[in-house]
Amino acid sequence: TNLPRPTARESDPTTLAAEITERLTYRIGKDAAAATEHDWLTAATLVVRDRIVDQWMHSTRETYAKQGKRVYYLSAEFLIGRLLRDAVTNLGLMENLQTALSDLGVDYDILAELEPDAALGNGGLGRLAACFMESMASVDVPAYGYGIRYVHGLFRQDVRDGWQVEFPETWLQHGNPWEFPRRESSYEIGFGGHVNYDDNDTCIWTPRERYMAEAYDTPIVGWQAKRVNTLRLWKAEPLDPIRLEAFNAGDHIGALQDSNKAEALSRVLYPADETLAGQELRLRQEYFFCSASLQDILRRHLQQYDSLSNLADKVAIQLNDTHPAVSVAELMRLMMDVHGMAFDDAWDLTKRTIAYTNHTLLPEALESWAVPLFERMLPRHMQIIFQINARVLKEVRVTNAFSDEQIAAMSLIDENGERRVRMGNLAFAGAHSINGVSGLHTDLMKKTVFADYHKLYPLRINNKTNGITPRRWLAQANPDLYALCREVAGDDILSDLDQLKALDTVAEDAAFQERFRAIKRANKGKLADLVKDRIGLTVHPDAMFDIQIKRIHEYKRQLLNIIETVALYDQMRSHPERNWAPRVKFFAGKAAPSYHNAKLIIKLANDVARAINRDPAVRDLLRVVFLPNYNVSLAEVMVPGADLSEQISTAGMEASGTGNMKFALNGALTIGTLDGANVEMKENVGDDNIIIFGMTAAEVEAARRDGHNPSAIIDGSPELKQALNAIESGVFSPGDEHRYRDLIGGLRTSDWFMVAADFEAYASAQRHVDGLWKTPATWDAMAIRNTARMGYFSSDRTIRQYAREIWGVLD
Ligand code: DL6
Repeated sequence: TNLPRPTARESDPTTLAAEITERLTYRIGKDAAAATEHDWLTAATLVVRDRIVDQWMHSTRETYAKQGKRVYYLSAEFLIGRLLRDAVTNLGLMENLQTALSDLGVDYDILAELEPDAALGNGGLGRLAACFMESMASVDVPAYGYGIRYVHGLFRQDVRDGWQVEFPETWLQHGNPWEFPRRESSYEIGFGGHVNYDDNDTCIWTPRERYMAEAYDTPIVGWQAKRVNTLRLWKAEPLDPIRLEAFNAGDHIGALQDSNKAEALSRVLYPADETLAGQELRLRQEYFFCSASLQDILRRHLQQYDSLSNLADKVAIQLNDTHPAVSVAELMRLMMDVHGMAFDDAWDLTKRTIAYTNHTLLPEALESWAVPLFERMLPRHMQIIFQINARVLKEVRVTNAFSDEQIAAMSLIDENGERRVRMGNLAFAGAHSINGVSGLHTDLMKKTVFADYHKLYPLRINNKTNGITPRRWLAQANPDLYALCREVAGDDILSDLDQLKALDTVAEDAAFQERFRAIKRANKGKLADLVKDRIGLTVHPDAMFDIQIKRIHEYKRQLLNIIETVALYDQMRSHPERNWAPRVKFFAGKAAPSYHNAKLIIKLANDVARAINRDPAVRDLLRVVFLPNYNVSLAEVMVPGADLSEQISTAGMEASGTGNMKFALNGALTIGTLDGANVEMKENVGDDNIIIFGMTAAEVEAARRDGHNPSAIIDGSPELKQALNAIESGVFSPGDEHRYRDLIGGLRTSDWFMVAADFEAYASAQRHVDGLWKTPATWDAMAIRNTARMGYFSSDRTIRQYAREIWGVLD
């Protein structure tokens, strides 16, 4: 049943140019003289898109013909970034498109920069979903991504007087040429109301509010266009766009009430990662996209097989964290109430179909919903959850292996205080596989949040260490390094990243080092230009570019980095005679709008930057940069320009990290703790090629359990003491001396994130880094070995593991 592949369309520059002009004229209605740059971008995108469609249809038809199993990746977030360069690279069209546009008098690079980032995600979890979509297409896994078509993605961050200010993000403002609206794929989604039973004891849920979910499809092209998969995002629509009766009676606002409520459902992405939003609209969003996706999945399955009995053989559903965990109850509801299945059969099928990925152990991120709220909004699902709970707790009890306290912790309902539905337990109970995202994180999952469940179902928890797509994070972000790697490692790197190992043989070769270094230097030049352009600061590319970019969070410890920067600044001023390694410290990242300390850390970075950048005493030695509005596109410039990658989370707290992998692949050295995937990076690159410092997860756990004494630590460290005193006493916040009193006070009293505890180890690791910097041949050999040994962290490897070990879709 291998269907013949569609013949590729003519894509020589002349054909492309003619088609672009044709789209400009007939799809956009402009002639070349009147076209804006956005018009050209849309026309070029449409021409590229057409080259995807034939293969897209072919992929869909082939899966149907082969009766293949389909993977469904349910995620509240897809942090895609721009798509044009991705599609053009994977189609192999880059040179021809550049020539075609230049023949039309248009600069490809200018157009590419105009494309807005699709920022439908907060950080790591959403970006992982985007890498996975690309990898699933690249390794030929038939897959659909399902999520929400947020009108406003992650907020735009501006920095005013050093403070983060949030503005709405408007990625759809010029339309979205990538998407295909599918009005025919619409499903009704209900909320509230009541539950009754008919004469056959079938449950009838009559929702009080009803909306429509409408599908918008974006094709996702794999490497060399082997396969094209679909990202299907749902938009909420009212059943009736306007209540005419109310309108005619003069109630013009009331007439639009349904429309407004529907619009609110898919309007804004919640901007907090690692914390529970806890708001009703968030639960509505979660149910909205899960219900639409599951109805769509069952419709497609029944259309092909006419029966649900083989569902688990043909469908694999992966829940990206607990945000889609309500799917467990919704799938049960659809099978029982709509398709007449008995509870036992439905439960068996649900568990065999669903798998769940956990992305954090932070207690504040573990989703739970107040029972009264859940019941009011999803009364039928609440019943089903109680039924599932009874089933699970029965299984627990018959083992006789658990105390009452353990049983209470395993319940799907938290009975301590206000009763709440525990979404993590629901996802665990309803899934046949529960995976963590790095070896350490998976071990900790087994020992902490899911220890009891792991004892009950010891085969369910497994590890799938995260990865990144090398197409975006090497070939597109760093084309010169990619070209150099190809010379040594051959043309198959992008489909088999392990081939990069060949670079090991030239790590010490002076001529190769020189070329490697020249590429890094040029990337740093581009980053320096960007800094000048965006914040008006001059930084010199000969200095070490030391970069920490990620969401701002106390556990990620940007504060440790800033404090060490202040200490270094003090040392540089006190000892100008020493041979300091010149550095530029870069920070970028967004804070959740309601996260006070994270916003204060941004302000501190900016306050410290202002003071240091003004001081002529360290002009050529130290600069501090906070780049506003961190997003995927900014990362694509910063990552290739980094010498040093800061991965310094409190051990045991970063589930994996994926920025760590991007930097190392692009030849940066990592300074990091033994946390998340850093542990496996160390194993892969070798102990000598990574700078590891600080407490281990076990030591952190012990210090928290037994209590540690941060004030004694601070007293024993003159550098730390001086830096903290300076920050605390207002040296960097003249006019508001107390600004950082509480932030620093927290380090003296509890030091939950072990900032004081790890300071000395961190500072001495940084001095070790300075030493390495002064011997470029050593540094370069280490950097080259990092690039050479990152093959394991390709998301193709991760996806193949999911496919073989969880989904059962690849041999
Ligand atoms: O697995 C992707 C990514 C990890 O690399 C990060 O370490 C982890 O912090 C992140 N988790 C979240 C949590 N969101 N929720 N819930 O974004 O996942």
